[in-house]
Amino acid sequence: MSTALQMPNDLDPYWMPFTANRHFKANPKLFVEAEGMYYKTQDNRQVLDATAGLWCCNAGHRRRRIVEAVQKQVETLDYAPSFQLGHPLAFEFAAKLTAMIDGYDQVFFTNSGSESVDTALKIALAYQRAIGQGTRTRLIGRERGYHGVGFGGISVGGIVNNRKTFGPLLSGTDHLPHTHSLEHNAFTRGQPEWGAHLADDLERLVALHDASTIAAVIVEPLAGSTGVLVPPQGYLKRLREICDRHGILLIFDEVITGFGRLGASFATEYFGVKPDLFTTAKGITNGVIPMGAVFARKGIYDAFMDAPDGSIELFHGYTYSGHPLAAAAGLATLEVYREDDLFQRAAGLSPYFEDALHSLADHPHVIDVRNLGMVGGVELAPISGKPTARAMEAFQKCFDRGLLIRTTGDIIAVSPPLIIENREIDFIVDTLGDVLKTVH
Ligand code: PXG
Repeated sequence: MSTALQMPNDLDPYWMPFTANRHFKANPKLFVEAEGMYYKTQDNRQVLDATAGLWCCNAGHRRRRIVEAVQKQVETLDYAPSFQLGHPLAFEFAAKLTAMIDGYDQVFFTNSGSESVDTALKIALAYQRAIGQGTRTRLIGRERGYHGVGFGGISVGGIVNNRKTFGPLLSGTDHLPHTHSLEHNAFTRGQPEWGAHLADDLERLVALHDASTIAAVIVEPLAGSTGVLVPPQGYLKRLREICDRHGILLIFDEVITGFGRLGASFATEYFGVKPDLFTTAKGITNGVIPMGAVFARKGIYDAFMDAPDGSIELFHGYTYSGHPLAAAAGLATLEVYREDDLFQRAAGLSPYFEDALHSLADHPHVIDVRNLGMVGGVELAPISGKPTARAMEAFQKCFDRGLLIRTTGDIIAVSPPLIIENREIDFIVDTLGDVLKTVH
């Protein structure tokens, strides 16, 4: 491969997503290649990917089997219409996905996590109506929840900057409190003991709005984007019980937790709590081709199937639902996960990962370390009057030393590909540890 790597002449036309555009364009960071655990930058430096891209490349980069499957597919069938027509791989992939977990008989294909969330919310509303519960239109999310950037997702999401600029959002939403508490749970390894009672707030919302107005509750089983918020022991089970008591559907947003991140296929398997619907994206194709899928529990689909014969049962879908290249990438991705036994591998790695991360506990500025599976969070005390500045400095310094981390607020998130080796975990923690000694 050529190492004569070029900068584009003009960075201005690309309005970059969730990016400080002016800062970036004054100080660009471009990746031009990737392999396994590493990116290569435009100035020919290796950077260890401690974030699996954006939480999506769970099997590491440029896996031959996936690359070849996509190449073969694009040479065979580049696109097929998704409405009233199909192609074999989408059906094959749906069957392989539903076989991964008991009790979920259908998947609905989307192209991203945001679309998966909007799809799940819409299925929940339509399902309630289909079973004669059409007054149930309210959607409950959670503070500090991230459910992508569609209007549904930001409405049930709980991040002020994602909401405040975009008008009144969806009407008829409400929010549970988040579960993060440094006071009670700082430096917990795995799931904290304190906080299951926070699920009881759903009873308060039921008392306020009446259950007959509530269609669904959506939560991330482990909240990634807002800083690795690990669910307290018993919390998700309690949410499930309250939902059951009141005929409310429970949706897990597994866009980050799906496909091995916690050391199990899905968080629902890891926690032993079964939502009615769960969303996925990212790791479904190892990030190679955009795709998402919403899994529906047995019976949800059936509730739609007594519509008159020949009529469309659900007025929803995307031009690219089940796209041939995505389905091919997804099938190959599942083979890689299975052949490398990556979910089991993640479970096996996580104690080492946990110990390594917690060795940062006594480093400067660290006010919490938390972890579950192959996700870690290191929370820093913010610089007074300059929130996010300390974590951004750590991000830049890690990058300069060949390590890619994610930051959100003053929290550092680490979520490496599941192929990582112990010595690479050491590199992450050693580099981060050194950097923490030098940041302001
Ligand atoms: N739900 C969850 C739980 C997510 O984490 C989405 C939905 C939206 O997915 P799309 O594919 O529409 O972006 C996400 C996305 C970060 C980070 O660093 C997290 C995401 C995306 C980008 C960055 O925390 N999560």
